[in-house]
Amino acid sequence: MRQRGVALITAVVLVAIATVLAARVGTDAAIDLHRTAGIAALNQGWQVALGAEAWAAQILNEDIRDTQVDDLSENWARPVPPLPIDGGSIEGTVEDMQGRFNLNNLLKADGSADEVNIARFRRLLRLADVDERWAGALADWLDADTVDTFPDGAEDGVYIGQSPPYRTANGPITTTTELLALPGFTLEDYARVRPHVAALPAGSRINVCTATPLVLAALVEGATDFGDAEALARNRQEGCFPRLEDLRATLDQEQFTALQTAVSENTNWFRLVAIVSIGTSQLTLYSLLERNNAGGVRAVVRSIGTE
Ligand SMILES: [Ca+2]
Ligand SMILES: [Ca+2]
Repeated sequence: MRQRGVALITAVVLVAIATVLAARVGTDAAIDLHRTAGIAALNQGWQVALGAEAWAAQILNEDIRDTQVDDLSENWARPVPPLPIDGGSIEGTVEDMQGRFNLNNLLKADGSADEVNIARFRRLLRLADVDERWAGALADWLDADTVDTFPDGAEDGVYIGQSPPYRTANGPITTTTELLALPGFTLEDYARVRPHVAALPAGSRINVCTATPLVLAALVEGATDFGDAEALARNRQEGCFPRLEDLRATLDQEQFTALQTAVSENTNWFRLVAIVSIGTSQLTLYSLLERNNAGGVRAVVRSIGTE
């Protein structure tokens, strides 16, 4: 009688273990299948995104043969609506990164503070409704030394006091998201300045044909007003607006001479944003593209998911 009881309990336990194992194997198999499908979709998406990048490079290469000017009426500036691909779709845009303020331009080529560009960035922050003291803090973040040399500056002393502690970059930035490393610079601040800033090699000029209204207005104190986003878009349907000549007409000679080395009507730095959707997976590729003056295009930085 006792032996039969033990046998029964053993049988019950074995069935329970078998059930758990079966359920586990079934779940693992489902997860594996899902994971494999996800990896396959991402691999395929990556290849498609690289294809889009090659296509963008070709359009930019063809563009340079047509005109010397780069403006928003040109082929590269037209967004590509969602196009069907195997199992999904792809869409993309090419942006002119020289229509934005290059944060690395807060320093001159010799590494010292560029006061004119710091003043421009202060104006840009003010126009974007963000505290202008971040201009000084960012200049300290970029410059090689660890001495607070700017009004509103901040060096290691401030960052080591953070939790967790970290140090200043003390070098050029490669992504505008580094603004978020400044203690107190919020996501709301970032959302306000994000469309107007870029992280390019220092020395790049601002293309007035594509510059955002805030970037244009920040160029010279109180002297340039070419309208809001709507007015600019209307005036840019046919080509470059404003032309450098328009700026010359608006400014006095001294102001224009000071501005001349900071602006252009053409661009070397673009960014492709390609969004690939396959099944339930989505991949966004950000490719920073450099076009040289002969029309050659190369991807300098690629990132997935975040810019
Ligand atoms: Ca062009
Ligand atoms: Ca520094």
